[in-house]
Amino acid sequence: MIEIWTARTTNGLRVSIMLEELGLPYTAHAVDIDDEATKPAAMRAINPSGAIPVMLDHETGIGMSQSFAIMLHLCEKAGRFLPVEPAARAATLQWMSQVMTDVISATHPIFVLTSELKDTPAPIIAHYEARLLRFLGQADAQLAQSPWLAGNEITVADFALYPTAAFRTRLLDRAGGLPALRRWMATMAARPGVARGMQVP
Ligand SMILES: N[C@@H](CCC(=O)N[C@@H](CS)C(=O)NCC(=O)O)C(=O)O
Repeated sequence: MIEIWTARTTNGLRVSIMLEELGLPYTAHAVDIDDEATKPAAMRAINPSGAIPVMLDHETGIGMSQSFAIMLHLCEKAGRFLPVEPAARAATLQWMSQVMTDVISATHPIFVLTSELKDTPAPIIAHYEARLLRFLGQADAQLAQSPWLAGNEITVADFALYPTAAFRTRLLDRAGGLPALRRWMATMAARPGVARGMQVP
């Protein structure tokens, strides 16, 4: 059995979506990420920083943090969504890396500057929104050529991007365009595993 400590943020949702899509049995504990005092000791023992998501696999004794690492670990454990054929694997890891570094480096400041800080000048927010739209434009161009980010098969990279794109639908509606990305988002949202994962905890 797998335990996760999580919250309904994009980093947490990546892990619950992955578990649901892989069909791995798990128990999810809800964590209040803003309340240090209530963070469980079992979670802190694995990740002393107190950030979610945290996973403990009782079958192997492996405990880990970091959403992307957990996703890759779960895919390897289940033997799905991480291709072994070299070209497909390279494309998957490239898109995983783009989500982890480029996309999140744009969405994180948007979250902080609009939700946590209230007086951010509009051009600064616009800068990060344009940066995010540029990266999502690259995903859109790829998805115009292939059904999934890494080609003809759905991979861990698609599950990594989905919650981040889904949390920015208002920006996408304002910006317009990106038809292939929107079609992909609708397909992803209709998957039962994705839909269940998005409701955890
Ligand atoms: N790079 C980490 C980021 C984890 C992270 O920033 N988690 C946030 C919620 S999305 C959190 O727990 N923040 C509260 C804290 O750091 O104490 C990952 O991908 O898992």
